[in-house]
Amino acid sequence: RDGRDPSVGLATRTRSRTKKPTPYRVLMLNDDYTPMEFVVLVLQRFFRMTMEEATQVMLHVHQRGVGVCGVFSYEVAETKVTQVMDFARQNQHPLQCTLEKA
Ligand code: TYC
Repeated sequence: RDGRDPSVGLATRTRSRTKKPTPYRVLMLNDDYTPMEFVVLVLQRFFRMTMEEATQVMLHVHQRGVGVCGVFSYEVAETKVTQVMDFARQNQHPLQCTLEKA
């Protein structure tokens, strides 16, 4: 190994350089009409929270206006937002969900 071929030696790295995606927060927004139980159900169904976690996040959003459902890659975050909005619409609730760069 004389250092002239840049590919030689790279394979000996114990940690390869894996590019991590930019993280995005999925946010839940408060409104005056969506039932608390529905928000808890959404958090359990789409964000895999326990009833206790979901209740805590729902109450935070209810009191503060906005709360974090989770942090994901852009693709996953966008999918979650679409799933929540579709589910809320199907059930005729005005629940709003959005994403922002973490
Ligand atoms: N504010 C709603 C109510 O009083 C409950 C609610 C909580 C709605 C969180 C949306 O993201 C939300 N029924």
